[in-house]
Amino acid sequence: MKVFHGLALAAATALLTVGLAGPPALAAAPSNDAYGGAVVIPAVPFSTTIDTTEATTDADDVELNVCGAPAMDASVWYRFTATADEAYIADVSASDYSAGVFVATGAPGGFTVLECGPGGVAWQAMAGETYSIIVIDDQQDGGGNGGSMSLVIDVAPPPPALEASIDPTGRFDARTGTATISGTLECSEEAGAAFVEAQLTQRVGRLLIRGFGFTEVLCDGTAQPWSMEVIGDNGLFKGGKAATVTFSIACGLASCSEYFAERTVQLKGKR
Ligand SMILES: [Ca+2]
Repeated sequence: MKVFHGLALAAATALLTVGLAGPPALAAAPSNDAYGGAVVIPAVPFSTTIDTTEATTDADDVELNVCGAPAMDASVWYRFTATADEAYIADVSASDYSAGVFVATGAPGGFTVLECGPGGVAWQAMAGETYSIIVIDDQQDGGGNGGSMSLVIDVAPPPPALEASIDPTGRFDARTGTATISGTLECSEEAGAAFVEAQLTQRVGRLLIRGFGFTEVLCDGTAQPWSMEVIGDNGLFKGGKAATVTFSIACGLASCSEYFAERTVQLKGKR
């Protein structure tokens, strides 16, 4: 089931519109108030700002709301046919009210909601497929009906590139048999949280001791240190050579990058 939660859209403030003229004297409902009047988006990037204070809600909005949006007020409709298999973003975060976005395929009575959320969404499109993009007032700001709605539709930015390293020396605790390994992770841009997952294996006598570790790393465009404890699943780690396999991942708006690194780490006692 879809959940109505937001993305951290990087361009959130880029198109902030402030100081628009005061309330319009008598605004009519926008022509794209309902499904049948959807504005066709000819190409991306596409951006528009319209007054949605007279936009209404109807049964189609009710059908769309499989996401638990608090309200589906002042909905306006757009239609976009993708020309390539590509990820797109629909960003309404520069609107002057609490706007949310739904992306769906199909028609009234048979909608399939792909994505939904406050502020904006990213979705993976297929060439030739037509998508309805619906902007709503979710009332998370507490009242009113619509306002100045700003919508940007564009190709989603690529996921951040990753670089990771593993320090050549780790530590082990002779009492608990726990190993601690560390390194750095660098993302090419801000991407929120990335994580490092490592498998550590070490031959101890006739046994191959194996353990898994996990840690989150801030993806902020700079090299960040990471460190994790690894507990052997089938025995205690000892001093000496250990082989690690490290795998890290970082996500952009619509997709994730992966990076694979492997090296041998020398485990040294810490007490
Ligand atoms: Ca409407």
